[in-house]
Amino acid sequence: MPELVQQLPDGPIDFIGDVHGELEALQRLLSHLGYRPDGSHPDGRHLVFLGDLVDRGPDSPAVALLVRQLVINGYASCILGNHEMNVLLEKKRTYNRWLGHCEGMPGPLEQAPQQIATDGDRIKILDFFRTLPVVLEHDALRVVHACWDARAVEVLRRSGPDADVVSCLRVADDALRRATMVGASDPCAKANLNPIRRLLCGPEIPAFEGASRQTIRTPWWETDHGDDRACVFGHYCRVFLGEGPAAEIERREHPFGGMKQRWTWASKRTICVDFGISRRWSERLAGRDPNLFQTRLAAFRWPDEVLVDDLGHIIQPGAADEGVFL
Ligand SMILES: [Mn+2]
Repeated sequence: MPELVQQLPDGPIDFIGDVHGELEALQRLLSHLGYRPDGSHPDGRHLVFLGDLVDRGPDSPAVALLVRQLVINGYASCILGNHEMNVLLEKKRTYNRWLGHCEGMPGPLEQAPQQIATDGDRIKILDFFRTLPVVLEHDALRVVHACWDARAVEVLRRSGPDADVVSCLRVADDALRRATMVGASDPCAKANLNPIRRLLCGPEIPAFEGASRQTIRTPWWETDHGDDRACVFGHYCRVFLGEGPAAEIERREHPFGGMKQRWTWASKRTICVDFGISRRWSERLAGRDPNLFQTRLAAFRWPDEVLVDDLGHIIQPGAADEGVFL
């Protein structure tokens, strides 16, 4: 069992956002970044994966096993995402049928092929997920899957050197359940008040009428004050595919939905590096030419402060207010 808050290594780092089973994009990105197959880098750079390695894409087992090997080799770190947490909680969904079940909601995702894990690989992958910390940090940087929340990080810091993230999450859920028996019931209480859910999924508010879900995500980074360290996170898919009323609702309920362009900082010192590869399966199903995919996998290079995507583009992220609301 791991310590849930761990130190980042000193030196140059490449942060890679949500991969979601897109093995080929990951392999291309690693090669554009200059990594050798064993994960070493001629300039001594270190890889940090921001979680959500698996689900939806074509080869979740291979992505999880590759990252596991890079971590074992000592060239990479990886934090927990909400999708790894769901696997550890044994939630069976359409998007994680790679685990070898047939459950989940019917829909187009059923048509997207997923490589199924062998029994041996599934055990290896789950054992690997159990070793992952939730937060990494050093004097200049903070790293979390979805949301940096100082109070939640403090709670995790006190969980000791040998914490089991699944029981930590369940203990907090139970405490909240007891608390809401005497208080008003709040549909956002679990997401906002359970420290692990808050860090892995981000804060929520009740949705507006006509939204596609009961609660919607809020842009916590707009009120991220009191910590001068830069913060790198993933989770908030910054690509909006499709048109029409459903797509419009999706943009309205998404914290990045009003941004004209995606290659920006989220706020002055926070940056979200989820450039939508979680949706590449739908581009593939739609028969789109791979050269015209709008979704990307990208890395944020530190201390260089540039982005590199899976096509090898090098992008200087714009200031948050360059995003301009539509
Ligand atoms: Mn996520």
